[in-house]
Amino acid sequence: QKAKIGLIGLAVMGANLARNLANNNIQTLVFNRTAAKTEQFMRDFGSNPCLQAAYSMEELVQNLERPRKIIMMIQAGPAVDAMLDTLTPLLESGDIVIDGGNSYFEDTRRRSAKLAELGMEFVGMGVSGGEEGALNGPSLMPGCSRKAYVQLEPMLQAISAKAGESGKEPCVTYIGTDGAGHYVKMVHNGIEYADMQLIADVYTIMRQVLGLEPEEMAKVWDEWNKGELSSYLVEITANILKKKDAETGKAMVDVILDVAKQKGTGRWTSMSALELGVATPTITEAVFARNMSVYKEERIALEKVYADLPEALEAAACCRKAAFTEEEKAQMLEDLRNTLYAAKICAYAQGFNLLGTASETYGWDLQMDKISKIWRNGCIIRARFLDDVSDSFAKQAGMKNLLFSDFFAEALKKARAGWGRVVALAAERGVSVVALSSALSYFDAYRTANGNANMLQAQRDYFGAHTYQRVDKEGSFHREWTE
Ligand code: NBP
Repeated sequence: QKAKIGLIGLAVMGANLARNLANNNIQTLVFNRTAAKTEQFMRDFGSNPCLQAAYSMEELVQNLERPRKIIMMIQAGPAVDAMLDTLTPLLESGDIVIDGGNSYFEDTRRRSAKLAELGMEFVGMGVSGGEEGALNGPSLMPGCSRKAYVQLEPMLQAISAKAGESGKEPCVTYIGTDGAGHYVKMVHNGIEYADMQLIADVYTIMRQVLGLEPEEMAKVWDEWNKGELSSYLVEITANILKKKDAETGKAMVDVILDVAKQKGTGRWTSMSALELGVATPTITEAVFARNMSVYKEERIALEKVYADLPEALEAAACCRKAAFTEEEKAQMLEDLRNTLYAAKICAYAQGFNLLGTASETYGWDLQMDKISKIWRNGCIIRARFLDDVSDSFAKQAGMKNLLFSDFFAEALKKARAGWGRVVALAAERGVSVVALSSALSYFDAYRTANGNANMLQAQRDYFGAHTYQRVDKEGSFHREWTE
């Protein structure tokens, strides 16, 4: 029996995606470079009649329905090019190759063009939700021709996560041509960096300023998860704070070293933003925060160098004595809740702004309402809030930035005073909250008609005769500043 789809790469993501396909009654033919892994996979899961194995590329290609559909779940980078070099001579015009890995979108654009020359379809597909998503339903972001998408749609809809009131809306949509899918997945990850750092900032204030214990914090996060902040990341934050270390009995968060790793998609998002001239400070600060976390030794040494700063002493004293009344604490927690929501709106506003500019630059015609809809389940940033994001983009067509949304403007207005108090308090106590404060600066800068770039232009004209524009007439001017 010829299979409906071939799948190459049986590491954790590929194995789970193959099982997901088979669980949806899609006949799947798997292949892995190292045959032992294929054998193990078939021993573990081969009882599912929808799974079959190939032990050579030729065997794979010969046993697929035509036009062939092959999904690669292999390491991003040179492995994908090597695989395409081996695969394409065995394929025919009209066959479809899908790269479901975290490939860089420029690589995907290049590969799409190459396969198009051969008359084949290349699909760069963002797959979100980690290994659990791959098995039970990921959010899928395919970038390809409409023709290829139509052929894949039923299959992708079957294996994707489902969302919406009915619980039946598939978390997949046509994203755009060539690198669009991988780009959208990349920005999704950039937003994820920001979302995580915002939560970490709030946690820092709860811990270092309010002096709350992990269990007390967990209750607050559980409560917040019932309202507008309801999301996967808030849910797991509450769960993390409840967890104890088996060895020491301490809270898990207190035994985990404060050094963060990264795989690069946040950095790619920030690099693209710089390249395209888009302001994404909160996403980029979240990447910088991970970079900063790596300077562990220096941080230990510098804490000693600056230990006699009044702010440092005050932060420590306040933690020791829990210097706030219950009423003050309740007010601050309310401020924090509104702050987190407002800052989150700003982080998403930045991500969507970047998508908008990329869409124009690369000719993708990205549909923000649809993209926010497919992030509602199956991926790490899934959240109730995305329903409102999607509604806002659908209602206010052509909206330049999420800050123009009538719905979110209300939330931002409501949050602004408390947001200022939160960031000011953190600054007073010497506690770094880069994501919360950069989001606040973003909001304040964006809603200010007259900023301070007049001073920059004056300086540029002064030292480099770069000219300036005037507020009162058209044209380009230069002043002899030292006359
Ligand atoms: P890895 O990224 O660890 O890749 C391992 C797989 O790539 C194995 O099947 C390996 O075959 C194969 N491979 C390599 Br390495 N070089 C190859 C080559 N030259 N030719 C053929 N196959 C080659 O696997 P993963 O963690 O399952 O991730 C797969 C993709 O999905 C990656 O792009 C990843 O970034 C992306 N992704 C991962 C996650 C996640 O949570 N892990 C989430 C979303 C997306 P072998 O067995 O012969 O070595």
